[in-house]
Amino acid sequence: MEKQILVLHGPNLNLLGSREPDTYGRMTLAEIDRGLEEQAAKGGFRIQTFQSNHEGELVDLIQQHGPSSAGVLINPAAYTHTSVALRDALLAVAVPVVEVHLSNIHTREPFRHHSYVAPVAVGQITGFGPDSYRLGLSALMEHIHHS
Ligand code: CA2
Repeated sequence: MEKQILVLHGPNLNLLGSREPDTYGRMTLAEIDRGLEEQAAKGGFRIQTFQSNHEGELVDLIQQHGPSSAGVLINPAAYTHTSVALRDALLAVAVPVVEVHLSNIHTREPFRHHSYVAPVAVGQITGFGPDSYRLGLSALMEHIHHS
């Protein structure tokens, strides 16, 4: 049976493609998800994608779908920099996590330089626009294959 990867997008990412194109690009979230779905299928995985503007809902989704997944690809958006709850949920689910960001969080405002998620992730890909998701999924699939 195909293995599943859980893809999570944090707050405000539903606005992708409609505002702040200079920072976040012109692709919509639906377009990003479609690309990930095709990429995952080629690698022998299926994906389940969710976007939420609510911290507790993201925790619920990790608890609900994490245990049946082989890995989690997550752009925690602003919760990257604030959420111990999200980090604890990812740690508790005990499957490999890859953190991705469209923008390079390390070249932006100092408050974006710290990630609560990074220490519980296999790795972080940041700054490649929508390609961050593609690179992140590729890294996660490789990691799962080899572990
Ligand atoms: O670069 C990223 O992917 C971020 O995770 C995006 C977050 C930001 O808080 C992180 O520091 C870095 C913000 C997502 C907001 O998304 C929007 C998309 C279009 C228009 C407005 C906001």
